[in-house]
Amino acid sequence: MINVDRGVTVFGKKWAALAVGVLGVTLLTGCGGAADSGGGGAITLGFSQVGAESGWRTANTKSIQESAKSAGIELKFSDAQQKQENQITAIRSFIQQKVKVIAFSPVVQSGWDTVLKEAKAANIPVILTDRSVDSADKTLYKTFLGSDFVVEGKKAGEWLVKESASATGDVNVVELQGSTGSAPANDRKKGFADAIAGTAKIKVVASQTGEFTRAKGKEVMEAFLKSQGKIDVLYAHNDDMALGAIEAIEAAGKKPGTDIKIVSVDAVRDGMQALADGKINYIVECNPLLGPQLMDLVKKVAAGEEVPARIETQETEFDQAKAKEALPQRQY
Ligand code: GYE
Repeated sequence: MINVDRGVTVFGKKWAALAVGVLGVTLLTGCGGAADSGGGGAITLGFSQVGAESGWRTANTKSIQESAKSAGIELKFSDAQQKQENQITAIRSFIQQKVKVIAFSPVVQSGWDTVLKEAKAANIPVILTDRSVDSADKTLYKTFLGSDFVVEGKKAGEWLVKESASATGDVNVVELQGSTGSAPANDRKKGFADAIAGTAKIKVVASQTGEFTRAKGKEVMEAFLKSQGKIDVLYAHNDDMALGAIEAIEAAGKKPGTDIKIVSVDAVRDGMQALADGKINYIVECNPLLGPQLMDLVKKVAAGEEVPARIETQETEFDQAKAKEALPQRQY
């Protein structure tokens, strides 16, 4: 792993060096530069990641790095530390370096048209992974690989509607939203709201961002516990925020999973453990292992092949019993 400027990390460098060594200078002169893989050398992929905010993200990064390696793709990896401006800088640097393909997981949904147009003008295909953008011009990217976050929010809401069937009074819900403006925060909020809309007794009494992190989830839950008279349920847009909130609930002398029911999204190992331990009640899965599918798509778009405009990830849901069963085989 070699770090170059702006936190860009180059993987598969050895592989590229080997390819150049074997193919000799003809490859370089014939194709107009080492970054151009048109002549059969390693495909160069510029990938801009959101950050390292959650267990999901760590598993996603690992999946992308490992599958690039085994696919023989030279990965230039850049961590945006949750900032859109860093992602735009990374994408521009990938364009300058003439990578073969650009992939990224957009921190927020809006504000991508300009940089996507720059990539298009440079003839570099773009793949969206994990999160989508709201650009009206769908020709600015080749495909979007990732989950349907509205469906995830809906599953969480449907669980709560069933769970509350016998409740006679109000069911007061507090919501920990993901990062403001991100597709999973927008869509998980919407899907949940749609699912509970017909059940008047379920009331979202407070909703605030916990930025998808444990620390912020804990902090906001502490504030909720102080400001709200009665909290029956916590809906967290990811496991990490639920795990932070569990600490706040316990510190307030309450039992998570019993006094306050918890439903979250992701199903990472620590979340599944808390579910198996009875501290979380239900988790909607969101699969972070997108690397192998992404590398297949990279190879296809690099070869100029057509790919489907939308590829959805297969996902399931876990209750406490299913979590106990699945935990020993959980990879992340
Ligand atoms: O749920 C959360 C992460 O975009 C699906 O981002 C991803 C979300 C995931 O920080 O844990």
